[in-house]
Amino acid sequence: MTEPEPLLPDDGAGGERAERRWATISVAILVLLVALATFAGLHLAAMPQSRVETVDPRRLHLAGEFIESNLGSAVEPDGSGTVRAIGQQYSFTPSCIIVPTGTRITFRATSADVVHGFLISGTNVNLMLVPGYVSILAARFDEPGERLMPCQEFCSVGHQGMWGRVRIIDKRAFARIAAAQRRPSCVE
Ligand SMILES: [Cu+2]
Repeated sequence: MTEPEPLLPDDGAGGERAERRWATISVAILVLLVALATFAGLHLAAMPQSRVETVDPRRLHLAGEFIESNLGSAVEPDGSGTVRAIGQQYSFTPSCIIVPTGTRITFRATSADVVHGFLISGTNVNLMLVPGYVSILAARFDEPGERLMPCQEFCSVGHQGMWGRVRIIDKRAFARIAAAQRRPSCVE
């Protein structure tokens, strides 16, 4: 242990030294905080969300989950439903989605080209389809009926023509369709 410095030394030089030291420490703390804020900001901006699913947008049609024959509605072993869809300039595949009432539905969708929107009117289903990422959202529909599904992200000149439909039908009627078709949709 060294002798503590007197607060007010006789010649004044020790006081000046202490002041300079504390000035240096406070500037160092400021620099450290700015560095931490900068790192956190850049790091968060550069990293995707921790539980994100990615997919190669150039190979969607060739293999994997989003191959055309796997798009549409699927019935899972636990009785819930999964709807897989793709947005591309300027349509959705499938362009008409069919889902049962009163069932938990997980939407899994992505884009084959640019950013599109996936919105089911009158519901809280509203996703952004970003190429390279799988957008996932669970929903449940209690009222049967037909809903519009417009692309709500401007995606270039054909954007205003990019519409899909969602047909919500009775659970039992859906079960009959699902028994006959592997990936039901209402595309005619
Ligand atoms: Cu679009």
